[in-house]
Amino acid sequence: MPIELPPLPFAKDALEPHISQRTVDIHYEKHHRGYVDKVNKALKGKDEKTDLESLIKTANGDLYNHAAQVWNHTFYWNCLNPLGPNEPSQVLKDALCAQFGSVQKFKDELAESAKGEFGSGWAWLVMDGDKLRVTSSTDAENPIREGMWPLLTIDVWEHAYYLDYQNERGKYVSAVIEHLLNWQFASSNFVSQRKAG
Ligand code: MN3
Repeated sequence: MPIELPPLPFAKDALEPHISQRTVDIHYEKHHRGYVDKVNKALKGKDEKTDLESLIKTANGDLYNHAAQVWNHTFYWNCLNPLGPNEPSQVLKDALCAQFGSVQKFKDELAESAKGEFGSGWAWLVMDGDKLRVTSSTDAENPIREGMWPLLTIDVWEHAYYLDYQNERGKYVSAVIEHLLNWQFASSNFVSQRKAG
């Protein structure tokens, strides 16, 4: 079974003015779709497991990179929601306050992580065992490979923001954190992961 490109969970102009329709269009249609095509090309004729989580845990080289990028982008789109509640659910809020001191301190740490990642990569809020943690990863790397489970991510590859913010990654990161984070998605990831873990 080939990997399929999941539909975007919002209209391409839904993130404006923070992320333009043009950025979403190119990011989804060229980058995300490109990773899907590359995974399927690499899998052709091979007797490999085709679910992305297995590939992220066990594949190496280009197949790992492309599979992780498919997963990361699908997850990233779900982490963005301009119309949702602008704060975490009470249960996630309590956990963030316990771990980071306050929701604002968590946001500051996520922003620092996103801005500080050298080159292309991702900033993450993850469950590491029963602890919340902010972490960043380089290129395609996905925390699932390290045994952690993502709750939120921000894509900090230049293609995610360059058309809208040029070199000002910090402005893009702040706009995402203040206006676009899908707290409903993060909260439901938190609840299901706590049940699983
Ligand atoms: Mn990207």
